[in-house]
Amino acid sequence: MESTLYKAWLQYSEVKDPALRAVYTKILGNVVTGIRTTDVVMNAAIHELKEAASSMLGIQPDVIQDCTDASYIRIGTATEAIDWKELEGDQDSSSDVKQDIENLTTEGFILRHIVSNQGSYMLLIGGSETGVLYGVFHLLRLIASGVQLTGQYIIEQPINQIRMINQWDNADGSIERGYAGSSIFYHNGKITEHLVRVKDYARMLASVGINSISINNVNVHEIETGFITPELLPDVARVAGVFREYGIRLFLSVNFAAPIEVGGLTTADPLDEGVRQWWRGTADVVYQSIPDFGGFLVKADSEHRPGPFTYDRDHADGANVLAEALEPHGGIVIWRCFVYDCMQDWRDRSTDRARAAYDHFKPLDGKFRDNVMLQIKNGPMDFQVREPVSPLFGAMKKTNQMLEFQITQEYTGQQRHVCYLVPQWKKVLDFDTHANDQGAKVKRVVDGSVFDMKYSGIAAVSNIGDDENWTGHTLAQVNLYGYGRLIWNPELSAENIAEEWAKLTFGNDAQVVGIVCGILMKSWPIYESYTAPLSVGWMVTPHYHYGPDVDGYEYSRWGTYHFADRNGMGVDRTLATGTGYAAQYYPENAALYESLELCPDELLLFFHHVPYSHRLHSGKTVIQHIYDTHFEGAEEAKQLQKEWSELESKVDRDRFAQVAGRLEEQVEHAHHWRNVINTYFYRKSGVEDEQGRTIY
Ligand code: GCV
Repeated sequence: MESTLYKAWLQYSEVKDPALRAVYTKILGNVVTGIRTTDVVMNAAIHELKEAASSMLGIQPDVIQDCTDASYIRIGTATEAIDWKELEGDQDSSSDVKQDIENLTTEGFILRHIVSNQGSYMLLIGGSETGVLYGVFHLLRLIASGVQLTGQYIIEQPINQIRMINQWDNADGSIERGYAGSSIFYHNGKITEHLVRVKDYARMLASVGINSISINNVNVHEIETGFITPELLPDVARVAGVFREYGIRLFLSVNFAAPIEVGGLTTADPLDEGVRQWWRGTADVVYQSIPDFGGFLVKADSEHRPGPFTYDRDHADGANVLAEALEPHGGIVIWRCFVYDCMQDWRDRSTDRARAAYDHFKPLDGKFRDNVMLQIKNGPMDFQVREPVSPLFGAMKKTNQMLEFQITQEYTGQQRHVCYLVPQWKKVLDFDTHANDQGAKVKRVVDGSVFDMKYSGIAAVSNIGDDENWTGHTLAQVNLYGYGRLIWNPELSAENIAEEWAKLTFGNDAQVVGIVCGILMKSWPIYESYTAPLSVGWMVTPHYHYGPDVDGYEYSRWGTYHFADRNGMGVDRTLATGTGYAAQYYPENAALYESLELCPDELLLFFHHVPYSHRLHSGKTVIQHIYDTHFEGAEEAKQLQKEWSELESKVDRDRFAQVAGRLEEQVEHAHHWRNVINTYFYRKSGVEDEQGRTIY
């Protein structure tokens, strides 16, 4: 029996309400499928429906080709559905349904509940088998949340084309920036023999609409470099087979120096004819093993990874040689823009890491092949608790773009602190780049509707490992769930997503849902308040990135500085007197950030170096803001713990204890953060706290 920790949001708990149970039982009692299918995705959909019906309603649905009963669910693709007899009886809206069926995109679905004289039917029509699978998960979500189904007419289509997860898993079983145990994919240098857990992961991902995954770290080490060779491809193909059943295409991160490291060539120069041939041959071999292979994800010339710079070539040359090889097979290259000088001299104030991605890639706009996408981190630095949005979004009008988020909580509490990230991501998606006058929010840039892009989408670094509960902190499951739901439809609110997740995960008790959602919605601001203030970032223990160390990165080579001295702090990124980063934005945003008066408080120290006495829009001085937020944040963390404790009798023991343990640690560490940060700035500035609280 799987534990509640393991089942995450796919609990499929028993439906207890008799009236709802009766309706759901009628609908799921018979599953009508038309012609028997051999399609693996359709079979996964039917299997999910049966398992869930058994678990939630205690019934074993009959899967039949036709049905004369008065109620059932009929599932199929748009091509079959257009002739379904039930639609003829759908007096109210039959013409609309047919029109809607014709308009369905391959991953979309319609759920229509019809009540007629003959009976009542739920129709699930997918734009393809994958659409059916998504529809099944949607229906099960409604049932698990106790939603009335009678008369429902739901049409869903994903807004984003590529909805991707990046694993940073290594063949030795470790996970770079993983906080939930070891890899579920690899063990001892090999792809695991037992793919049961991978399959359950695929189910979880499909349940929130993920359609692509890269299964190895972007830092591609020795063993993983060989994943594209005939020796190791059969193992990769096994994994691809598991994901295929759930409508998910598999990608690999590749090593740009693979032609040398596994190909035996003396160069990886992208303009060398031998290198070109090698990548072509390699792509052919990969597609022989995995005909629906997605493509390559590449981290090049970044943090010591090899890349085209070695040969005096640019990123377009590098990406294009791979793209050319994948093109005949329909594959794509996802090329990361996380390129900066990681060997900076901290004494050199003219170099600004925040500028790097734009400076490297903007001049290359229009030079990439059609099947290259650039993957851009949400901010210009590195997944800090708060950063401005990367100015690259909207800057490249002739290049396919993909946004990169980080679900794994590298800088946001490492799944030891609760930090619900959907509100942070929504801020990014809703940011107006001002790339045109018609509204060019980031979400519209990456869904492909602002510029004409052949490929577009969103990727994120996964937060799972082999911990029983997948994510270390049970409440961190919401970030994986929320990521999928948000990129399916960026218009969903953070509150709604939290509520959906809370119901599916812990049941429909109003008090539980209320408290869990309350904790989640407060968690990002709370985490921000006791860590690095006003978007200055960093101040973490070097390498591990957990716990406070204000000067940890201050005199290092990483380009991540706060420049605090006895008078003030922050980074001057203005055009007038600083690094000029602010000018990388379109004029409306550039003017906002350039101006000390207009710059939003929350981003102040990212753009300006100010005295501690500088007054924020809030009316507080910077130093008092630091003291206050740190005192308040640590207290609020305690409050979260108290709120959770009220759920002791309502949440099962395992999950209650797991979350309680993490919150206890969070409270302790929040106090530590508070003391270290406040003490540092008190000693640096010599300014007393207006409220006379203890600072050491
Ligand atoms: C995979 C940051 C992380 C690295 C990560 C890198 C990247 O620097 O700390 O662990 O490497 O980002 O995104 O490539």
